Parts: sequence; structure tokens; C-alpha cells
Amino acid sequence: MAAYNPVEIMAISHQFQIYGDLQYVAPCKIGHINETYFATYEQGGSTVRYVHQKLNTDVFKNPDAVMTNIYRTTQHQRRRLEAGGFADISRRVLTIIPTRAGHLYYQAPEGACWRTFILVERVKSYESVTSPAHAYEAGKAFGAFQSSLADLGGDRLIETIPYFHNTRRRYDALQLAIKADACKRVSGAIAQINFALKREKICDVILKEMERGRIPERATHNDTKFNNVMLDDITQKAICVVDLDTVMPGCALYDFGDMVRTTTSPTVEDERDLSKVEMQMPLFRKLCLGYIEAAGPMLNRHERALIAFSGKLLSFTIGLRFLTDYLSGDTYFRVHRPEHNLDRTRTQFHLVESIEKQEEVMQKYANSI
Ligand code: GN1
Ligand code: MG
Repeated sequence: MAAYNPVEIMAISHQFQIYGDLQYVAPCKIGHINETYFATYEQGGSTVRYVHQKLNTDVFKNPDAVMTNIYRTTQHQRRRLEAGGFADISRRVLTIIPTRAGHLYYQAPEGACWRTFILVERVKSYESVTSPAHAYEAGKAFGAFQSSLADLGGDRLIETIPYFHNTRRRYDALQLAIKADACKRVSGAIAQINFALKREKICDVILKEMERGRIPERATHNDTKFNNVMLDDITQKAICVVDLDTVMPGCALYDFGDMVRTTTSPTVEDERDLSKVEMQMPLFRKLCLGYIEAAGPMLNRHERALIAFSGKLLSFTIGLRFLTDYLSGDTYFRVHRPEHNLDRTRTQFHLVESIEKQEEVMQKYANSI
């Protein structure tokens, strides 16, 4: 992460509709893309906290579209919560703090885009699951998120990163990176490259179902990592989901698949001890149960039939992206050590293998709910 500059954050903080005095700022180390800061203010005698975030505009090339999608979807969710009589709505859905000029984000003169949210207090997120209850909460939270957007209405959300989970495109990008071998890293990644090339045929399975109209496009989250679920400190129940940058038209199964990737092995995404990386059925069962309880009524039989497959596909797809980035010189995902993206690739592909071995049992369970 770029060295953080307190003076810059102070200047940024004055751009938003916050009327307290900034006390201190702490950088948040989670996330591979944006820069995130937790800022504490004294406001009329109470302490309040906000999140200031610098959007990575290399990745999110249309910040206006990103913020419009977030605004529309959070407003919709807020209205649903209001209708449901909830008391703690600003903990259950992210609230955008507009700029003093009334915009959803602030563009600094040198081009950087900043936005601000209310910081949700008394919650915690985890880099890996520690119990089946965690997996259940993740499934339930993202399932509820998807179903809350089923009646969004209005125009289609803007596709802010086109072809985001399109495995065929990700596979093609890998092939180009292999050919270019820009950093002379291909020879050190032959095993991972061969692993990927051997599995080409899984790329098109969901794409074809969508093309045939059997699997619908839906408004989805598209980044359903477990660390994007906020669990209440006291109840340990999911209170809200965050990281809404990729909320856009997508496929319900891509969200579910990414949950399988991040909640069914109790390990971190870059775990180097592969003997620990394993898709565990007790975690999958709870994840699946939570998800189907919340989103089941919305899903059709074609979606339901590919529940287990989606876990394999998303682990594969994110692995392809890490590998491509490794071969291209780590230009997309933030890395914290040399070969970090290769480590991440190994972990994802190991998980793919683990799912391959258990896919049938997983699907059988999904069918039984
Ligand atoms: C990125 O940085 P973060 O955690 O928000 C990426 C996701 C990947 C994830 C892998 C916009 O998410 O797609 O699954 O890393 N986000 C984007 O950890 O590319
Ligand atoms: Mg993200």
C-alpha cells in the first residue's frame, strides 16, 4: 500500500459532510485493491468513526458508475429494512456520506477518487473461517444480499468491470500472459500453468447456461470473500456485508462459488502449507444451508444443479487471475512478498483439486436441502 499521508487524509476529510474534528486515522490492511482508512472524529462531544477510501481507478475505471451502483443498491436495501421495522439500519447496510457539494465521491485535483462511509461498529471480520457457524453466517448474509436485490427495479446496474467472472476471458488472458512471458516467470510456474490448461473445459459451463437463458443474470455482489462479512461482536451473527464495488449484473452462482472458495477451507487465501488446504464438508454443509435458506426461493433448478460446480469454478477462476498477475509482474493484486501471487495460485488450485474429489457429495447435499 502506498505510504499513508495523514495530511492528505485531513484534507480529504474536509470534503465530506462530516462536521466533527478528525482525531486520528488508521490504515486498514485488508483488501488487494483500494486504500482504506478508519478515521476517528470528535463530533459535538461524542466519538464517531468513518471509513475513507481511495478507489483504485486503474481497476475501477468508472468511479461514477461504481458509486451509482452502490448508492442505488444500498438505498434499496435501506428502504426494505425501514419497511421491516429494523432499529439498527446503519449497521445493517453501508451508508455513503456525500461530499459537501452533494456528490457520492470526491475527486481530488490530481485525480484521486475518495468516498466515505459510516464505519459499522462492534463488528469483526475474519481472514478465514474458524467454525461451521461462520460458514453458515456467510451463506446467509450473501444469500440475503442477493435476494434483497431481486426486486431492485429500474435500469440494469452498470457493469463496472465487464466480464469480471467470465472464466473463458480469464483463461484467454492467462494464455496471453504465458505467450508474452513479460517477466520471465513462466519457467517457474510450469506446474500451475499445466494445471490450468488441463481444465480448460470447465470455463464455459455456466457461460453456456446463461447464453441458453437457463441461468438468469441477477444483481449480485461479485466479491463474496469471507472477510467481506461483518459479524456482530456479541451475537457472532452476520450484521452486514461490505466491499460493494463490484455490485453489478452477475450470476448468483459466482457469488456462491466465491463463498465456497473462502469459507470451506479454514485457511487463508495465501496459505503456503497446502496440507492444511481442504474443502471440508461440515463447513460446506453450513454454508450451503445458510445460502439456500436465504436465497433458495429465488434460485431456479439450473442454478441449483451447479451449486457444487460453482465452488470449483470460482476457485479455478481466481487462481487463473492470480497466476496471470504473477506472470505479468504483479500489476493488479497488491503483493506483500515476492511470489505472493504464485502462492495464492497454488492455494486456489489445491482447493480446486480438493473440490474435484468431493464435488458429487457436495452436490448431493445441496440437492437434499
Ligand atoms: C480482490 O481486494 P479485494 O479483497 O476487495 C478482487 C476480487 C478477488 C480478491 C481475491 C475488484 O478483492 O475479485 O476475488 O481480490 N477484486 C477485484 O482475494 O478485482
Ligand atoms: Mg473487493
